[in-house]
Amino acid sequence: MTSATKKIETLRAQIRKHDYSYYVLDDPSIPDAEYDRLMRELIKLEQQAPDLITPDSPTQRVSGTPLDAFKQVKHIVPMLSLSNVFSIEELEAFNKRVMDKLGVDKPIEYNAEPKLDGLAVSIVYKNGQLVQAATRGDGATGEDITENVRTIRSVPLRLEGKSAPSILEVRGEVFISKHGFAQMNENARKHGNKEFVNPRNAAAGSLRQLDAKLTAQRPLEMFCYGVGQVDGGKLSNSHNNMLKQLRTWGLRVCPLVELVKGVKGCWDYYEKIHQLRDQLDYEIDGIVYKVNNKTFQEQLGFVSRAPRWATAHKFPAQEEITTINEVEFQVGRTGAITPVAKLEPVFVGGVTVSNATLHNMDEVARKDVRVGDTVIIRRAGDVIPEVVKVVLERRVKGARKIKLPKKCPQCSAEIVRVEGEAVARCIAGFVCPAQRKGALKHYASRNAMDIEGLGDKLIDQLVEQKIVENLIDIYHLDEATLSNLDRMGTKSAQNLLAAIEKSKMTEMPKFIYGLGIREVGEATALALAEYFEYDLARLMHADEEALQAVPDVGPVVAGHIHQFFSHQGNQQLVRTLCDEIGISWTVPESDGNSSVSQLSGNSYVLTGTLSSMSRDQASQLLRAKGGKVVSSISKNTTALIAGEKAGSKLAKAEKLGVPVLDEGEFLTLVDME
Ligand code: 9MJ
Repeated sequence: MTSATKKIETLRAQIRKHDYSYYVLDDPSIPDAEYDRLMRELIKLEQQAPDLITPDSPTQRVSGTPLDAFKQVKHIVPMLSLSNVFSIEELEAFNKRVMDKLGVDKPIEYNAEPKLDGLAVSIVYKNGQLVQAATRGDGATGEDITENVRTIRSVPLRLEGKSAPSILEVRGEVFISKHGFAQMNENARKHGNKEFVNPRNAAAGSLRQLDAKLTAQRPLEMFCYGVGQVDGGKLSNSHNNMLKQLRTWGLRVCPLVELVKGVKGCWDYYEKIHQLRDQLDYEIDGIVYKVNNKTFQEQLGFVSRAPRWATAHKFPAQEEITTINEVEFQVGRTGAITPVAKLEPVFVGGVTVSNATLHNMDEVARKDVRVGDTVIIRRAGDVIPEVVKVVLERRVKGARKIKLPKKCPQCSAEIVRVEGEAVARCIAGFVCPAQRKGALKHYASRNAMDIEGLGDKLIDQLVEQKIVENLIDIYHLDEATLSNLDRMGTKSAQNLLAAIEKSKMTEMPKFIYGLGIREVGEATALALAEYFEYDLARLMHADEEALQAVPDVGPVVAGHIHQFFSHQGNQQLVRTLCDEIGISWTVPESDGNSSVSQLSGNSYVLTGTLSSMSRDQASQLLRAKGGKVVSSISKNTTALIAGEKAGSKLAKAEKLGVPVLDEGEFLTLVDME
């Protein structure tokens, strides 16, 4: 081997290892800058010796020439679809069929896997080299998308080690993560391009590019979940162990796959993953259960193109189709006017939905939504249902355009839309009953002043009967007035009065949050309290420049806070609440040594692995001392705390001149050493 060949091979091995850490294990092993340097060096060496370029070189992910059309690919082993179950009864029936056909009476072992909502793809490796990738198509014939799949960095161009079968066809799902999708759409907006409706469509569009250079710019990922054709080698007889084998060859498998026993095990897994669903960074639409034993799988066989040994347990649909009967305008606590579609009721995401938000008039225009339209609505997790898209093919003749009213539907005051802002607002402020109700509900809510029993319905009554007009009035309520209200007896009136009294002793961040200053959420309220050392007067007198020094407060938020406290009425309100009503809080102890405020105003980023504690524990320690823990580095970061195997964040800190603390220095900082 010449020295150039040797150098090239070493570089390729290094890059493959880093790709594997970064894209498959999601655990970067070196800073991006170092990776780029290795890649540049490899490109240079290969340019000097083009004969040495091999198709599996990490430089060869993107091909040069666009295709005219995709070639057809016959699947040697058909790509099956899955039967579905939608309830525990159907799951029990599936399990019973499996047990009856196998003639066993012990609980069946299933491999449970999240059902990814992407596109099924087959990838063939010959002697460890990626030679072909295809879509599922109709299951018998798909399209050759080799060039596009080669650009997916979590798909190895060649398999690790020597133990893989000489022909190995892996199958899995290609998808785009939720954050990758958000970035793609942000980019599209910036460039005036059309946005994608959901990550699945974005992934499908990306895989269908004839020019792989375009695919390479899309954040596609892949999880493998099975195999097709296998020759010249042996795979485990357990599906779960086979997935582990795929991992050893450098293929990415969903980390949530798990062995479970019987219907009970399947159901517990379903509930667990359903709960996790919104926290995952990729879309899933159910669970797949697969009989784990492959001998059993063979005995069970297939029915009409779906295996008898597997089934998909679908989550309730998150998207449904319905029609818009009317559009109303709601007024929020900041006066924001939100168009809300009144729908023909539809069952979606597990509940019946009859209202969906249209967000604002820019969104109405962008989606071209009209009254009478057939639309797709989406209800994901606890998020408010929204109109995703109009089904234009079903637009009826009289579909009516939506117009922003000139007057507030609640108080008839003027509605204005500030240049450059998407949101229109009622200008009446606290005079508008809708804003008054909203502000009171926010103030009384759990994460703000936490006044138990002062719920939305009661506030509506109190405002409508003009008993409560502002925050101060809450504290002047008496038993006689309260017990006269709907659904209020003496006992509940007394309970409410006790709850109001109890809530006067609070925490300063909760009080600041409760004031409902625009764009001041809980995190900002906490940062403000800490920065101004729990001294409300200092916060009230801070100018915009001083406010911008608070971690995470930018010019816009600083402007809102300053404007709020400059307003005489607000100053009076806060003074009355604190001095006359008696709202108070304790100042977290400050003995100058282990005090909460010791690190106040400082923000930290954690990266890598600490040997003495988890990153969560480290965050808690920093927060306990008044520090803020944020996820990304900026020039305002006080320090990066870098454990073992710190990756790209270390490089970024060095680039921005942000101090880096090692574990020992961190322990000193939090007084642990
Ligand atoms: C998905 N979509 O995540 C299968 N799938 O198995 C998983 N799909 C499948 N398995 C056989 N995890 C046919 C399809």
